[in-house]
Amino acid sequence: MSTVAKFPEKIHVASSYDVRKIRKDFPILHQTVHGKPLVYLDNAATTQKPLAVIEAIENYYRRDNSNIHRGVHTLSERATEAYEKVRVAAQKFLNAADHKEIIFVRGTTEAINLVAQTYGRKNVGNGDEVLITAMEHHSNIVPWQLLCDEKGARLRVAPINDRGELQLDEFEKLLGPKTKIVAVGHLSNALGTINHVRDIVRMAHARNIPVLVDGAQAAPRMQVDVQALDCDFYALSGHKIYGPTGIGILYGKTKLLEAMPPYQGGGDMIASVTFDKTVYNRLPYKFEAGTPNIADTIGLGAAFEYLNQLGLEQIEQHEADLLAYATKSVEAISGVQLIGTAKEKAGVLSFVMEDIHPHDIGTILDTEGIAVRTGHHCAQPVMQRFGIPATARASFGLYNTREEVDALVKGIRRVQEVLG
Ligand code: C6P
Repeated sequence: MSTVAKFPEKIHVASSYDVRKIRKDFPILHQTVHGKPLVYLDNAATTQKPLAVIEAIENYYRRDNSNIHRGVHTLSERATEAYEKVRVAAQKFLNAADHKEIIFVRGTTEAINLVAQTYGRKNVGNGDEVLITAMEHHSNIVPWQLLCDEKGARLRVAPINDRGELQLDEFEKLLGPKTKIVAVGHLSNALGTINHVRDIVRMAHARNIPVLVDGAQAAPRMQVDVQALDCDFYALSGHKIYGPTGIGILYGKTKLLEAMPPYQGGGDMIASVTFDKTVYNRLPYKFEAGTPNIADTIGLGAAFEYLNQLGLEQIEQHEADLLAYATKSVEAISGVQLIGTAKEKAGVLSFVMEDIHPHDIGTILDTEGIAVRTGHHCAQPVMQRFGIPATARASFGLYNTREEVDALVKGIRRVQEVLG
């Protein structure tokens, strides 16, 4: 069937990475589904939470719950300190130059909408262009379409090849004087492709065009260094990095954030208000109107700490081993075709099966206790590019094992027995 990416035969996983021990940190993994042990392979949709995260949220509500940046009382001071500590942790996690470059938002989707509605509305005009790629998630398409519709601008799309890799030469050709911003995914949720962000940034910056990176799938899977990438904006979701839902991060370079208008108006984003004039607060508060999601920010802080303890490099190696093993095992099954065979991939194995709808694959796998996602993965243009309605997608996390990959392979064979 398909030609798959060639992975090294054996990937070195550090011996200190003890996945059995790590699994004990995740209570949800220890259950049966339809009488079978749960095999959770839907980590690209959302990851499970370690006890450290669950307990951080519980402890906050038991001990410290209070509004932040407002009260002089002890609880408010404690909550404010805990909240701001997470900003510093996020700065370190991304290697941002300054903690004021970290804006707390609801997630990747809100981060991208924020940039489109502030930077975009200010800088993109009639006849201008926004450049994205053909492998973007809807969250990195629709906010730009909204902006382009409003401004009379044009959305340009850089093509991908049959392996699901960005055609960098075509991408570069689309950069021009009308391009006002580039927005690219770091790692495709539908294909697993890792984009060469550093090269993309270099090409765009040579023409003074800023670059936003959708890091929703990369942040949990690889060490991200925004200064080394030199990107202008980086977006991520807490729930995909083993933290809570409803919290995420927008990183932005100070110079750009300073020049952008606020996103929403309300409390905390102001320095002073009269009916005649409002002076906005300094960074990062200018972009954090209203009472924020304090509890989940604190939960996200625990997730950063947890990931730092395990080490992103070790997680990356562990998942690379799982993906290589899964790729080899799944492509060996006749009647299965992998979608997304880029040379550089991580975390995601999308596939289709001859004469079987992906939805049916997911339903039968579920009866075996195996959780995968089926559908278009909020990347309908990717499905259109490959001429398919949907795929089944197994996506790996730091707690998955080779035995779980074996269970997936057995499950796929079971699908063929039932429906083949
Ligand atoms: N992808 C998936 O199953 P939010 O919903 O804001 O946390 O993340 C949006 C998003 C943006 N970019 C990429 C590359 C993503 O993968 C996602 C979320 C999930 O693939 C849910 S659709």
